[in-house]
Amino acid sequence: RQVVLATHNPHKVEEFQAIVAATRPDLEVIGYDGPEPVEDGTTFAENALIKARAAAAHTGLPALADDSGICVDVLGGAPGVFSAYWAGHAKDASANLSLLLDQLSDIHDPHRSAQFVSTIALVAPGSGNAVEHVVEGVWRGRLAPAASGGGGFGYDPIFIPDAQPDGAERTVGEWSAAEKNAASHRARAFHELAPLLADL
Ligand code: ITT
Repeated sequence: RQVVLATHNPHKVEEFQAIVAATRPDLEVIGYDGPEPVEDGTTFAENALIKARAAAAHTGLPALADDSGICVDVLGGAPGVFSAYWAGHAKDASANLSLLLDQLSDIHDPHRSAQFVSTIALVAPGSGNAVEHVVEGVWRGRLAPAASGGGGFGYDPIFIPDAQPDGAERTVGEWSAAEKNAASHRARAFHELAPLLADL
């Protein structure tokens, strides 16, 4: 059974393919290269639904979309839905994380606590109304003082999860892909979604 993943971020495609293969090997996650809708929602859930609806309408296939970001406690949850564009319009990951570290260095916050959030929408077109579900996964941790590690993408080099595979204090940039895909916000959200995919 094919499911289209409504993203233009190749890292998300890789991660979804690994996560889905581990739990639902019967599902084939395929990429989406159709028109990109305007993501003008104010929440992860709204943006995930906008992307999934557009891909389901364009392909006629069940569509998944992930809207995600990093939410820093002392910043009241920012960057949140603005994570991809935090330092400007270019989706420049290293500029985004440098700006976030600069902002934290101006604030006294010994905890530097933060969380990654992944919200996944499933839109399955049917003969009547489309079936829609939205689920969320949260991964708690804190921000490192500086970037380290070349793995993952986005803010991974500055995020230190609370629960570490070997008890060391490593950023997700220093984790293997397999370690990340077993623990991440995206894996947690997919775990919530899995029972809802039973009928696909
Ligand atoms: P699509 O909208 O096409 O899916 P995108 O990357 O623009 O791609 P979002 O709008 O959901 O997706 O933005 C998510 C941003 O949040 C992403 O660009 C990263 O900066 C950050 N982010 C989300 N998940 C992450 C992860 O697992 N590791 C590091 N950063 C992550």
